[in-house]
Amino acid sequence: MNFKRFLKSKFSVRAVSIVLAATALVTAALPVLAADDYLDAWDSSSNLRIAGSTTLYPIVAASLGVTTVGQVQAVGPFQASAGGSGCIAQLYSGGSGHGAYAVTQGDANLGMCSSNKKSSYPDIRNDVVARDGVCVIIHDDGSLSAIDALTTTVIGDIYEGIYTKWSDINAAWPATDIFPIARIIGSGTRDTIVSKCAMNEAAEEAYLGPLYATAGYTRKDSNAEVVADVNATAVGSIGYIGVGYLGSISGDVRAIPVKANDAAPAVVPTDQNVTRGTYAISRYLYLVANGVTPNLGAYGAAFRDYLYSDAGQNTVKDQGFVMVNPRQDVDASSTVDINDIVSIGLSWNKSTGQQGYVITKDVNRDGSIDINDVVSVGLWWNITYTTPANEW
Ligand SMILES: [Ca+2]
Ligand SMILES: [Ca+2]
Repeated sequence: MNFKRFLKSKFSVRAVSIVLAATALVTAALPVLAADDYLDAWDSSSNLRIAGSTTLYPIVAASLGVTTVGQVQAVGPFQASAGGSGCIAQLYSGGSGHGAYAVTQGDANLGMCSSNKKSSYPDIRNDVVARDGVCVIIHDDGSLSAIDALTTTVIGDIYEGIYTKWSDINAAWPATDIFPIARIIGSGTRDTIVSKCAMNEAAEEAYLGPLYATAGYTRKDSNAEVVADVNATAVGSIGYIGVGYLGSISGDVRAIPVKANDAAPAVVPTDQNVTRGTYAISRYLYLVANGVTPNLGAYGAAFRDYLYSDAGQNTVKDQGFVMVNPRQDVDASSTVDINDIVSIGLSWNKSTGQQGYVITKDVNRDGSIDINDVVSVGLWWNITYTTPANEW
């Protein structure tokens, strides 16, 4: 099989991700990746090539107007913006490891990573373009209603096979089998479970390998597949997905509140809890670039800036993820408090186009500064957060 075509196939992207994450001997394990072999050569003066995380994929795809993996298009809101005029988009998924690898190889302008891949790829630089919370979902037909929360440690232990029935975790819970649905190795979402839930990767692989072989099952390539499979497989199955996919769960699937430890409160994944970090499996979503020999092309920096813009952050929210900085913090002080209300008051009742209208005070961006903006601030009252540093 032609290697270009091999790489474009779904199987190969999974295989590449597994290889990348499983071994440092990438070049030994893969055929040599000359730029022309990897994918069709591309012209960075007119094209913007991005590859990586399936979690970030919908944000970037919506911004670029791309509807199919690898599709070449030039019709998204980014292209309609001043910095994106004339840009042709090429977007590939394949997981966070794939994205980090692609930029270090010079095979993409930008990578999408849903975890910090710098320990494996020290040459990359991270810019945080969104926040996310990894949500733990279970298939519950009502018989598992007693399951009210899970600690991060227990979540990791489930994937290591330490608990195989729900009653193993809590004797008061039903003795229903737990079927753990996992993402492919190299997935940034899986990395987040490793780091935030102390999941031992080797133990997880040792447990899931035989289990999946027996069940005729495989690791999942994407958040969407996890949602579908938790719904489709047995009651008691469990999976993990980005908060942006919570809106797509239905039927007998529900998210479980998470506790940082036994003594901690059970916290639900909301925008507020993700932003202030009280939701224990919160994380950043990164747009990454090669820091050593940057190959941003004509559009890489402009696209990063676009994602930070009002329009770009609207897309982040529209796709179900969490903005980097909450608009409720009108004065950008890192705390939502009375000063933000005062700031709104100074432009009270001003509408778009009027003198005194300031868009940052129009918290809900509906064109007028009024009571609805104050109400929005109230929903985030007293929340303090940290703005991540950018690296390129
Ligand atoms: Ca403030
Ligand atoms: Ca408003």
